[in-house]
Amino acid sequence: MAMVVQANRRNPGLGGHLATYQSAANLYEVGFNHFFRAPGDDSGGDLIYTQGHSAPGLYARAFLEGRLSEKQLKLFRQEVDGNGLSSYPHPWLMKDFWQFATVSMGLGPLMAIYHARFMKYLEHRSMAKTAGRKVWAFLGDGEMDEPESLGAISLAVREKLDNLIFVVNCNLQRLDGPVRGNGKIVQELERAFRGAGWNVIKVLWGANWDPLLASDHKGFLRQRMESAVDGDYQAYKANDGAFVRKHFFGDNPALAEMVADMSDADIWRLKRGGHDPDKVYAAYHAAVNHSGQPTVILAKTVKGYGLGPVAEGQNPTHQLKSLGEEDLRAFRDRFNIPISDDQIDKAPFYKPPPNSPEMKYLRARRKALGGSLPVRKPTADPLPAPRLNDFKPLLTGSGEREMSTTMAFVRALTTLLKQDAGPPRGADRRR
Ligand SMILES: Cc1ncc(C[n+]2csc(CCOP(=O)(O)OP(=O)(O)O)c2C)c(N)n1
Ligand SMILES: [Mg+2]
Repeated sequence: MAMVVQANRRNPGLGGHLATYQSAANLYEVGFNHFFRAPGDDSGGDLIYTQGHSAPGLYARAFLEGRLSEKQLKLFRQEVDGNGLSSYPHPWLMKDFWQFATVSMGLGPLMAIYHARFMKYLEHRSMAKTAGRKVWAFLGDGEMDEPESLGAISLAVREKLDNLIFVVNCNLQRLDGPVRGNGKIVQELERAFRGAGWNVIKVLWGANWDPLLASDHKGFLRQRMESAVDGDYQAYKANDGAFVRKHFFGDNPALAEMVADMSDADIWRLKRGGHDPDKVYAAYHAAVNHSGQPTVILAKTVKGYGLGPVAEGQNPTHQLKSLGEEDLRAFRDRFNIPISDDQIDKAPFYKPPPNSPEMKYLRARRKALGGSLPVRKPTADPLPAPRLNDFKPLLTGSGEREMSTTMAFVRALTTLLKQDAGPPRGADRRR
């Protein structure tokens, strides 16, 4: 948050996003602390496709790990001369850091499917050991409307890609409003994925809903959860506990009775599943241990979670680039960040001391999982440039008839692959 706010105070045109990572932080952190394995000597590790515009949060984590400096954070979106941090993931701009380019929505889900499929291909032909490695793709619920996002999901089932896990951050919002105001995006995505043959896991409600659900003997609460559409859920999070009591629980006297002993603050604290680390952990654990099918996790969250009334669940939250002093204070108090009143307006970076429990934990978890992520370790040797002469038949033509573009392209590719793939499996690789 501080990185984006500082950048936009210096130059209001710089842009960046606050609300997306706020909704996804917990989804990433559970992965980083418990599941994502870094590349090591015996395995290439897991492959993580991140939502492009959640990059600020991933930079923040790398800063805590000491991989990025304060100077680099100050050059967010100012990577001229190679010293800053790129707006979005791209290995061209940060070649030791990002593995994949993702920000054009739809690229991530499509590439993740083909990536997982190619890993199986290599394993099945004994060309590389990829068994046990996972491809994780973190996606937005608005992103799922891109044709590319759903375009290849049946292939993932046909090829039994149990090395593939989609995590869809269902914050119910996209650029400037709801993904489905009068419908339910989670239910809709569940139908599409289940219909295609995926393993579907929904993470909708945090643990503090559990006692309410356990006492819901007549199913009124479940019915109410179903009947409220995404626009309603947006309105609840854009208001407060009293509003939720009146408009959600107040719909049915039995439900109003169910929460009669709870304060408005307790009602407000009833969390969505994507903000509950235990529930997210349980979903990831089930996903990595599932075999024979790809898994999609539909996690319900709040866009702008923790940013306070200016941003939490508000329609313009995606475009929010800066916060005023009051909002910064509220953010600090909400997350217990030890920054004094006279410093807070500068939106300073904060790094807990190296020996604090949180920093020890962060380091210990990444050590157990093989090192830092994201990381890109190029291992392939550069390919020699082909000789022009190798393309001679193409350049001169047969003299008998004109060649189609397709034919010329295929021949050019064949010429390239012939010299680079080499024996013994050259033919197979070329194919
Ligand atoms: C193909 C494409 N079109 C438009 C954009 C601009 N854009 C960036 S984020 C965004 C909305 C994202 O909504 P969602 O996928 O729900 O992500 P959220 O921020 O809510 O997690 C859009 C339209 C883009 N990045 N790629
Ligand atoms: Mg969204």
